[in-house]
Amino acid sequence: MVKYDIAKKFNLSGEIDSITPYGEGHINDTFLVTIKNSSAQYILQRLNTKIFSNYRGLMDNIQKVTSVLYNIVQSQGGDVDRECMRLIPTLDGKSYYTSGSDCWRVYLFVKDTVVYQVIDSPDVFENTGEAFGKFIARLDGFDANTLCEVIPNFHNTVDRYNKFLTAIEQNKSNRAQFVKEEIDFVKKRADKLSVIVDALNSKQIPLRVTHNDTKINNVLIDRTSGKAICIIDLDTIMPGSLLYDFGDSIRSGCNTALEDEKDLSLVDFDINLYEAYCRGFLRGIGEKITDKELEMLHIGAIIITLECGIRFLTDYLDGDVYFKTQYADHNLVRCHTQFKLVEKMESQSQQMLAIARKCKNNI
Ligand code: ADP
Ligand code: GN1
Ligand code: MG
Repeated sequence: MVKYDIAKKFNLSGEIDSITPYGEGHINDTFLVTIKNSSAQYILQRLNTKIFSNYRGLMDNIQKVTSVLYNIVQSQGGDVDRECMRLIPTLDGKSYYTSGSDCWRVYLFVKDTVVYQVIDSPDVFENTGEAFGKFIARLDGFDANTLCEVIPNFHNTVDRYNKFLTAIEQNKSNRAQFVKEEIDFVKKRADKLSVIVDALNSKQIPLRVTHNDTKINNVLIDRTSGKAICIIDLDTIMPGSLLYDFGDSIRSGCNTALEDEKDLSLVDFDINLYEAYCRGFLRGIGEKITDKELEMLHIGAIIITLECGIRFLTDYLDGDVYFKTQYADHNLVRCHTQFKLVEKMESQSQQMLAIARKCKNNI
């Protein structure tokens, strides 16, 4: 079925004018839909059902979470069309449409916003931190058990490490011999990989409802005010740790270059941006963060960056079957930027901890 026919299955406000590819996500196929003689616009997405095989559970999670967020934004007098994701139902009232093995959904397009691939303003990053902090605080009362685990072990870094070892052994792409240094980089850090998983299992930190994919291009920034108004890409909302959510924004936002920058001399960890995000995040989450979580924020940033590098390297070894790639070594290039950031953060971890404490005290 062509996209046009798929889009017509949804309750759009008029006749479709155009459907064009949109955004820079690594997972789903995203399109902007415009309507004839109208300013209405929508986001049409084909979910990656190879990755999200439990798309029914995923859409059920999104429906639950978006309706809770809608009520909160409304009760706080916010603009529900811009500050929360609004699913558009199909003509027969469902939240998605399936055609063969494909699953499609439509959201209202949030207008007059930008997404950043690289952060160039501490203010914007502070606003982003505040939005993600608020997001977790708003979902604090939400029972994590009512959500399904969309991708089991998504941020279980121990499991990620085991999958990485399997990928080396299987060497499906016949590339393992060319990435010995990268493999050693990970193996040297193997004993640190379980720190968050252990803290969750021993209940030193709470299991919460978290976003799990908080990279900077998953938040819409108001074009005029620079405020982070809407958190998007809700596919991986499920029980998790706040440390990963905090960490993934740091991984993506404190990088002075793109995630796939080939010139590693341009890749650095910007500690001033770290401070800006910390300030915003801690203001947004308020009293909901525990002392132990606060003391582990920097660890969250290091571990998720390492995890992300491991995932890119694993996919490189597996033959590029998970992340969208544009050229042969794309996943390896991404892995290199992540490992460089890991080193940079490791060498500044004590400053990172001191910044988190200072920001908390200054709220
Ligand atoms: P992926 O899972 O592939 O990353 P996303 O849901 O993040 O897909 O969407 C990809 C991009 O599309 C986003 O980075 C953003 O630029 C844009 N986008 C997605 N949803 C909306 C929306 N409701 N309004 C405006 N832009 C959106
Ligand atoms: C993917 O969907 P997107 O592009 O926002 C991935 C994240 C990675 C990220 C790395 C479901 O995020 O986990 O951290 O790429 N999403 C999924 O850029 O695997
Ligand atoms: Mg995304």
